Amino acid sequence: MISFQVNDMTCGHCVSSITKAVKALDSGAKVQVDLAAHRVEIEAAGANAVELSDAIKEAGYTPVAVENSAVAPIVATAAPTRKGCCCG
Ligand SMILES: [Cu+2]
Repeated sequence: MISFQVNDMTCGHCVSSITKAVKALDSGAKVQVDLAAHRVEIEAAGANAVELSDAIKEAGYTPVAVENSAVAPIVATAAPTRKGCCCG
């Protein structure tokens, strides 16, 4: 289970945009959204946390990986040993 906090997800339209973006990336994924908490939980079938995060970003939102998921999360803002973006 991969969890994201998406604070700019504010209505049902956002929910469906994000759900669609995730399913477009990973058609077997299960997506659960708690709109009140701005929380998106994804049971991915193939995609990893970074890919899911990118898909949500491409849909126009700002996902923040949530640490307490069962699967060790890859936190995009603080990835330890991977090649990060060029501005580190
Ligand atoms: Cu909306």
